[in-house]
Amino acid sequence: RALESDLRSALKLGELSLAYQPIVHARSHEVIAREALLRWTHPVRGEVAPDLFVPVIEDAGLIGQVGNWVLREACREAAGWVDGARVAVNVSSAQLAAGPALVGHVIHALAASGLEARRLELEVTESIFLAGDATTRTTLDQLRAVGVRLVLDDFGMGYSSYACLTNGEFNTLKIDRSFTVAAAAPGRPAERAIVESILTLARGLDLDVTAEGIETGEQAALMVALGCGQLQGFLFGRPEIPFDAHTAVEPPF
Ligand code: G
Ligand code: G
Ligand code: MN
Ligand code: NA
Repeated sequence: RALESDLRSALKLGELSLAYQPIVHARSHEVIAREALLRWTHPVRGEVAPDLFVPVIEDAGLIGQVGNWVLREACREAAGWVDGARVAVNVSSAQLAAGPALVGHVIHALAASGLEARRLELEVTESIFLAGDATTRTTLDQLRAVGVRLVLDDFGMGYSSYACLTNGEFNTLKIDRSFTVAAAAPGRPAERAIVESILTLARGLDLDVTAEGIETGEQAALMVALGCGQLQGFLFGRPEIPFDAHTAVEPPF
C-alpha cells in the first residue's frame, strides 16, 4: 500500500513526532500528566491521523521499533519537565503481545532518561484482553513490578470492562470522550448513568479517573460535581508538539 511505503520513508526521515496534551487535576487545574500522542507530518498529505497510520505500522511489523522510539522520546522529554508531571504513553495490544520485549523497552527508556518509573503511565485499551490469555496478565504484572502506572483507556467502549479490573493492575480509568460529551448533553440519561456508575466503581476499587474530551466549562463542571478527579480535553490544552522537538533524537531506523 502507498501509505506503508510512505511510512517506511517517514521513519527514515524523522517525520514522526510526539505531541503532548495536559491531563489536569479536576478542581485545581494543576497539570498532573501529559499524554504523548504520535504525529506524522507527511510532506504532501500533511497531518496523517494515528488512527490511520498506527494500524499500518502494526501490519508492517514495525510497531516494536516505533513503540520503543515513542517510549524513549516521551521519557526523555518528561525527564526535563520542571513541574514533575507524569507522562502517559499509549501502548497497543500488538505491543503488549510482545511481552518481555515491551518490558525491556520500558526499563531501557527509564534508565536512558533517568525518569522515575512512577512518572511513566502506560495507556492500554480493553482490546488487550480479547485474547484473554495469561501472558497479558503476566506482562501487566511485570510492568507494575517495574513501578510504572497502568491506565485503562477508552473505558466502557469494549466488551470486557469489568473483567479487566479483577486483578488490580490498573491505577486509572479513562472515560471515553463519547461518554463525557453525551453525559453533559441534555436528554442523554443513559450516558449520565454510565459515567456515574464508572465513578462509583472506581471509588470502590480505589482507582483514579480521567474524563477525556472536555471542551466546555459545563462538561468540566459536571465531571467535578460527579466526583471525577482528572480532566483532559481541548478546554485545558490541545496536543502540542514542544518547541524544542527539533532537538529530539531522530528515530533510529
Ligand atoms: O491524538 P489522536 O486523536 O490523533 O490519537 C488517536 C489515537 O491514536 C489515540 O487514542 C491513541 O490510542 C493512538 N495513539 C496515539 N499515539 C500513539 C502511540 O504513540 N502509540 C500507539 N500505539 N497508539 C497511539
Ligand atoms: O484514543 P486516545 O484516547 O488515546 O486519544 C485521545 C485522542 O483524543 C487524541 O487524538 C486527541 O487529539 C483527542 N482529543 C483530546 N482532547 C480532545 C477534545 O477535547 N475533543 C476532541 N474532539 N478530541 C480530543
Ligand atoms: Mn490514550
Ligand atoms: Na481514549
